[in-house]
Amino acid sequence: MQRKTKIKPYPGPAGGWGSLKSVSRHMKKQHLIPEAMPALERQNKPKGFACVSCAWAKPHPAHAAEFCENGAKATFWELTKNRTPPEFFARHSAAELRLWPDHDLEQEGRLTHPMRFNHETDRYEPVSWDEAFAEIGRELAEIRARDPRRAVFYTSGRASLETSYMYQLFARLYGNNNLPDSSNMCHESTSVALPESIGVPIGTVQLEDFQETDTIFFFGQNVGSNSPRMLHQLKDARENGARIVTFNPLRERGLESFIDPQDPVQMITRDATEISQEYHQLRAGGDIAAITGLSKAVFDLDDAARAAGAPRVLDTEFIEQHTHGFAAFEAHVRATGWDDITRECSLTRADIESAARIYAEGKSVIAIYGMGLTQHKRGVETIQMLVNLLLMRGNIGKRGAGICPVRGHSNVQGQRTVGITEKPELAPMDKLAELYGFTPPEDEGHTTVTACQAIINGEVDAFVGLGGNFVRAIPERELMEAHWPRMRLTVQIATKLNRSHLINGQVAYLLPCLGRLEIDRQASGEQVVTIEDSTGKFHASVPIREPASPHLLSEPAIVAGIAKATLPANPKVDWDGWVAGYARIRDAMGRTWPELFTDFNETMWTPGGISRPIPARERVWQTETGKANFKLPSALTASFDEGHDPAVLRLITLRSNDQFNTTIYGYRDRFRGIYGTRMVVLLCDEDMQRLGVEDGAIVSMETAVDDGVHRRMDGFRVVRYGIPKGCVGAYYPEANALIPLWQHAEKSMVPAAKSVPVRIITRAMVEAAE
Ligand SMILES: Nc1nc2c(c(=O)[nH]1)N[C@H]1C(S)=C(S)[C@@H](COP(=O)(O)OP(=O)(O)OC[C@H]3O[C@@H](n4cnc5c(=O)[nH]c(N)nc54)[C@H](O)[C@@H]3O)O[C@H]1N2
Ligand SMILES: Nc1nc2c(c(=O)[nH]1)N[C@H]1C(S)=C(S)[C@@H](COP(=O)(O)OP(=O)(O)OC[C@H]3O[C@@H](n4cnc5c(=O)[nH]c(N)nc54)[C@H](O)[C@@H]3O)O[C@H]1N2
Ligand SMILES: [Mo]
Repeated sequence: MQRKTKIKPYPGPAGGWGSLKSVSRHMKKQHLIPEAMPALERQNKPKGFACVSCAWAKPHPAHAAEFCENGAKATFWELTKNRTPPEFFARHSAAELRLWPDHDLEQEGRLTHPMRFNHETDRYEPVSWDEAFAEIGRELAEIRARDPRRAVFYTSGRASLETSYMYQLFARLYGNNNLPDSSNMCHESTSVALPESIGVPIGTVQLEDFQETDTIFFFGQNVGSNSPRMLHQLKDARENGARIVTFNPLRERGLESFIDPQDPVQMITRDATEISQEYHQLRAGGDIAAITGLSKAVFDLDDAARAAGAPRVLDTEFIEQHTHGFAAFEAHVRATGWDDITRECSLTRADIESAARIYAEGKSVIAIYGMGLTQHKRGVETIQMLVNLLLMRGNIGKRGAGICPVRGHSNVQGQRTVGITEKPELAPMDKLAELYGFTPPEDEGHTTVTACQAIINGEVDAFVGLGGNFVRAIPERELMEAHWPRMRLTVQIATKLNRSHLINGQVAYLLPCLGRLEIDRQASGEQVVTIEDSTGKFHASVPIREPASPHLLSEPAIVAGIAKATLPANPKVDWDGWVAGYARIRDAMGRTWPELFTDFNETMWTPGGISRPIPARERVWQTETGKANFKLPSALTASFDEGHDPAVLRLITLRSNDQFNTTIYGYRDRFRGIYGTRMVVLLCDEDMQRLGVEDGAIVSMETAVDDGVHRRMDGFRVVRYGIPKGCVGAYYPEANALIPLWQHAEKSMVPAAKSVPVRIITRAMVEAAE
């Protein structure tokens, strides 16, 4: 399909009429007019379904429409009338489909039949579930007999708590902890940083805190596109007089202004709510420096207050009673010079001091962050710096204050809660051993990055993907696609066709499952599932639609089918009983974690969700020191040191407003004014002049590392954009081929997707070189 490329800045706010228009466009695109609206009414409501888009909290009482533009797109994308049946696969070979863009593959619609890949015809062919399970089980059992560590069990963050519980148990009964999940590319930096700092792996902020906060600091999270329902809380906070300060290299629309589509007055008057009062466009990877600067300015304010005999700016009582490591932190910050700080973050001292005054005036401050902090070499340390800043004024464990990581996938946090982790020490191994009568594996399992390395090294024989689009989401695309087919077995459990299904092991299956919105009938009747939102609340999710095809199985049924065919029978693991009624899986979860899931079959219906304990919220610090810890960063930059070559730029990989991860809904990044193409590179005026490139020119990008691998991509259209000097932007997943696998967060192994060192190659440069 020919699309017209258009670059035209968008003057409108987030939300507003633009968002209503977009919702209606996507409803039509999936041929859904009559049935879509009742579906949306049940989105994120008690007795309704939990949106399959982001993980943001589901308030009670809910808004009349508790969905956003992008949540609606996600719902329509799953409810689509389009189908990808066996006849489709008979018509198209894998070689042909590999040439299709991500958008076109998924736009074909829902998968309808279990399929087995035939390498001779280069096509998928339908197969029965029994045959599929039998062969997968046989293959997995053979690998297990040789070495159970040679199989990898990946999860994308959408599967329910019930499915995830079964899946982690299956991997451990199989004999490994190879349970990488999308979190390994996402908020794993949070899961490593926060336990060390404050003794919990999740955020401490709940929805009610937005009612009481007077100050919000936003770092590297694009609320307007990626968690738009949070705009309601931000708008409420603004109307209560709260101030918002943002640190982001790009001016993201949702962080600037918002019109609530549910507010008729605002819609008619078009009188948008201003979101950020201060907006600091720092350099990518500059957050450790910026937060060090903020802390330094807070010390200065405190010094001045002390000198004037005014009340202290530091919460000395809190620091004394509740924290550890303050003196070292203070010494470190005071010893760091302003020149180094401003050079690293490319903000001025005056800007930082202005933000610091707002911070110091705030009585209860919330700090919100996303991938702009987690996806860097020092992602973990950046988050810990942010916690340090909060601790200086006792902003954790206080109403209206706290740390708020915004999780990605709708149940990614919950999957970690029920044991999807490669780290054996984080799983309840003793309980699993006792309940299921086996010896759980003790070896550390694969993260996403180490799984990729092991696949490249030829150390993996089987990959099972419970959802997701692994090959597309990871770094190092070319090497990975080249090595992937050497695996003996690849199994993909999915709702829609994507590129990861077209690069296959010697034996390969594509197993279609029910989506969360689809009625799931089992022996005991219709089933519900549960998820955990970004604020640590568990919710039931009730399906609303007939399945896309009668041949689909639920995810629990598929996991059980594979497990039974692979493992010797174990009378203590009742796979069939669990599939017959998911309440029994929840009972098993309750036996495994009594503190979280006792009586879960009742509590899961709590409107607004049932809270899990968050001790740091009560100022109980489950850390090694028993206190909240000030942690020092090892350097002032969060990025890799790319040397001093001015031709090397930091590439930020970005999401558009028209995608969910590798799922591309369309080509309209309205807020950034980029339409009809995703192959763009955003550059600032100064860098364009310096490099001699013009707006609209087509350029290549090359990774600027010297490791023997040549990574280059062609065909990016230059877009003049308000991005800091030395930084460029391009879309994820298109640009992933440029990310070296070894450039990941040091402590969490999250790929460093927000500052990839690259060079821009123009035609003139190529000609000059020739
Ligand atoms: N509609 C929609 N919703 C989604 C998703 C989606 O793709 N589409 N994805 C889901 C998932 S899995 C996730 S993890 C979340 C992702 O949501 P976000 O956390 O918002 O992730 P990104 O859009 O990748 O980038 C976030 C922001 O970081 C900024 N940034 C980049 N580098 C830096 C830096 O060095 N410092 C600072 N301070 N900022 C920086 C970018 O300009 C961008 O605005 O959203 C979830 N929700
Ligand atoms: N360069 C760069 N790379 C990144 C990122 C970045 O910001 N920059 N972000 C990273 C992040 S934060 C994440 S979370 C990962 C995402 O990585 P993944 O989670 O692996 O990818 P998704 O695009 O979310 O997966 C989409 C596929 O999931 C399947 N699916 C959808 N719904 C269901 C369901 O209900 N059940 C099953 N079984 N399958 C389903 C569909 O087949 C769909 O094609 O990407 C990471 N990669
Ligand atoms: Mo994510």
